[in-house]
This record gives sequence, C-alpha cells and structure tokens, in this order.
Amino acid sequence: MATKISLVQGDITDQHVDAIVNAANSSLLGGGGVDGAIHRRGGPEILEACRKLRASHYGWGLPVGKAVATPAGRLGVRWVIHTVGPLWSASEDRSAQLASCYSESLRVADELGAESVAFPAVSTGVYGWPMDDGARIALETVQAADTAVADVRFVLFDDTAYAAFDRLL
Ligand code: AR6
Repeated sequence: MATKISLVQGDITDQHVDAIVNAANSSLLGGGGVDGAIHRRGGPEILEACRKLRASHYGWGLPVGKAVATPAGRLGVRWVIHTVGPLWSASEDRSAQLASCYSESLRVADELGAESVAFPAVSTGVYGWPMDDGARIALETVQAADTAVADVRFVLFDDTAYAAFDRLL
C-alpha cells in the first residue's frame, strides 16, 4: 500500500494519530525537547511503562536506532513509539543509525497495527544533527519503507525545520 507522507508545523503532542514517535534517549526515562513534551503532557503512565521495559528487556538501555512502544497516557493517541537517535558526529557517519530510527519505528507501528504515525525530526535538536541532512534521511527512509502505515506525518517545530522538509518532499 502507498504511504501518504505529509508535513505539519507544530507540536507533536497535539497530533491526532494512532502513534507518535518520541526522540528519546537510551535511558527511556525522559529528557528535554520532544521527550520532555511527551512525558509532561502524557503523564506518569508513560514513564511507568518505560521503567518496566528497562527492567524487563533493556537493562542497558534501548540501543541507538531501535524503537519500542508504550501506552500514551493522557496524550490522546494510542501509542508512543520511543526511538533513540544518534548524536551527530562530524568524524563518523551515523546515517544508518538515524535511518534505522525511522524504519524500526515503522516496523513497531506495523506490529501494533497503527495506521497513522507522527514523527519529529529525530536527532536534529539536542543531538545536533544538521536539519537538511536529517530531513533527507527521514524522507528517504520513509519513502523506501515497506510498511502498512497509511499516513506518515512529519511534525516540524519551527519554520527552518518545515522548510527543510518541504524543499525535499
Ligand atoms: N514537537 C515537535 N518537534 C519538537 C518538539 C515538539 N514538542 N520539541 C522539539 N522539537 P530533540 P534529539 C524538535 O532535542 O535531537 C532529549 O533530551 C526540535 O526542534 O527533541 O533526538 C532526549 O531525552 C528538533 O528539530 O531530540 C534525548 O536526550 C527535533 O524536534 C535528546 O533530547 C528533535 O529535537 C534527543 O535529542
């Protein structure tokens, strides 16, 4: 099935979709940016589920490029899919890890039966990935993905991020 890809400027916690993707860190225990917004607005149920996942499956944390789902607490969506982007590095090419965040999140979405998924621009905030390159990897990976998700929405926080995605789509 063809996946419809769209762009929205705004806050990912405002989206009405089946699943939103969190730009988390390996601890799964919260942070700033998207992660902070999701936990703040979603409430303690998400953190509780993350703690359980750490205890049951990810004692050393969720590896970079992987994705895992929890309930969404008060967010008004069905699931949060947490993925861990790579830190930007000028000396090492970590593009495959960033691409993996998108493909693994879609794989988890397929397992859940999610039909609509909202992504932030993973790694382009605290983790320092240049926006244009982050947008290219995001769009190329989703366009190439073999997924049953019908609606993929990129939720871009500011004008620069929206423009970077818009130029490429
Ligand atoms: N909705 C949509 N996009 C947002 C929002 C929001 N509410 N808030 C920020 N952005 P970041 P990362 C944009 O830093 O780079 C956390 O502390 C932001 O402008 O959220 O993957 C985690 O715990 C940027 O373009 O994620 C990790 O430690 C993009 O979302 C670390 O940050 C991603 O920025 C992960 O860093």
